Amino acid sequence: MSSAANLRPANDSQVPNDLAAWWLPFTANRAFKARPRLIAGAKGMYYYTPDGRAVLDGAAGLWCCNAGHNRDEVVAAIQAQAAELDFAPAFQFGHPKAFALASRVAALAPGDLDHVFFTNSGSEAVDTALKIALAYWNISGQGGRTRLIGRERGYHGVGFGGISVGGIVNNRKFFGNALAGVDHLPHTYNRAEQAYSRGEPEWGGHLADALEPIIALHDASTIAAVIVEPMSGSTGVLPPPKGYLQRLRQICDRHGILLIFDEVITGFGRLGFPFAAERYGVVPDMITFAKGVNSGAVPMGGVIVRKGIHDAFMKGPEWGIELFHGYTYSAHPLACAAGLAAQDLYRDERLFERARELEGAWADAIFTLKGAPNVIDIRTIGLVAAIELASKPGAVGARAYEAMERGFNEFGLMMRIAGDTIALSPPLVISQDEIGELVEKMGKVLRAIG
Ligand code: PXG
Repeated sequence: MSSAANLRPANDSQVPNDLAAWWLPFTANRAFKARPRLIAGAKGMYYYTPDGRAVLDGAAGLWCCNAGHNRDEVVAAIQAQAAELDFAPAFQFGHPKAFALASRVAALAPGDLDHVFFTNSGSEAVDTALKIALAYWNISGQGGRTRLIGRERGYHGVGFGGISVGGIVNNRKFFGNALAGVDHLPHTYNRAEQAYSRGEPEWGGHLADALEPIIALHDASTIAAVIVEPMSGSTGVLPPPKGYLQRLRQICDRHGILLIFDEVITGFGRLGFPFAAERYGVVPDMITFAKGVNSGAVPMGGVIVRKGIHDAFMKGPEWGIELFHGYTYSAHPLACAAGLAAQDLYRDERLFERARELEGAWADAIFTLKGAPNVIDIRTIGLVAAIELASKPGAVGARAYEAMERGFNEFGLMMRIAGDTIALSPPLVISQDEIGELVEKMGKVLRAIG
């Protein structure tokens, strides 16, 4: 690229609204650019297109805007922070709101999950948790514990650590061998046994026992950590079977293996509790979070770490760095300011409790879609629902794609899709009327696509 012929002058007069340059993530780019779905504004439960059409947000953006969109309090906090302190380094320095937000997040977590390491995304949170696990064993005289165990159909972001422990074939197969020394638990979905279950399925708790032969194969002394989403979100909403997470905790305890809950989706109220760990009465050794921490307003993620793990690092000379890891934008002031404002909203409006109180009505409403064309399963938990559609022969994903496209363009409803599963996860401020509106629109979409 250094030859003179390649040095084009900068072009300040690009065509406005040209869609060519941006390569969209996890998107069918050619279809998108042929028929763009543009979003220009948002308020509360709605998105607005550039021509002012309202679209009900059935997905909290991407599972993140738990307090609803453009809340005045969050907007004001970000504006004030930008004027007061744009950026402060987090390496060897700190700003007050980072400490305040860490305290707030730690206070929401159960047990002795007392320390918070900030990142800028869920993917970074996962890679950070995996690295802390490996480093913990390294400094604790058990450096042989290097293996990581994930689960089929797990999503842990797109870093090399995350795709290695993740269990989504398309997220892995194009990218080489990723991390070595990783094994996977079986996923927990079985339609024959679980179809149309509300909440935690009765069947499948025993699948946690599949960890035992994996441990027997590798030996516990080589295993650092197990990582699972308490509820798998991205692969189509797979609530944990009854007893499953508790059994996983028991087995990890028996073998001295760390347990990481990836709560990037389930954190901050999605399942009616601050964290799913509390819903299930299980204290993991680390919790990863992102998205809802500041209601999606500024990129942010992090890891909550148990006291014993954190304290194990606090050794050596006082002036010495304890963990060689971090990001330029860790605990960015704008993200922290948004986080404090969002946490205030969650507390003052009792939004986590609200999700718990709405869970039954939400499930009742969603289950009225049973019997709609092509629906083969419905799953609900917290303020989450999955509607699984039969795939068109030879075109897995095409039917749900049409639902997503026509939902947005014709019916004023935003949803997420995974294969032929539609995932719904509205902001936690959704009203009963808006639940009715969402389900009515969803029914129209299902009937329209046939
Ligand atoms: N862990 C979990 C459990 C997630 O759900 C990540 C890690 C990665 O977070 P970042 O911030 O790096 O994207 C996620 C992200 C979907 C969807 O449609 C889900 C996610 C992201 C985009 C779409 O289900 N989850």
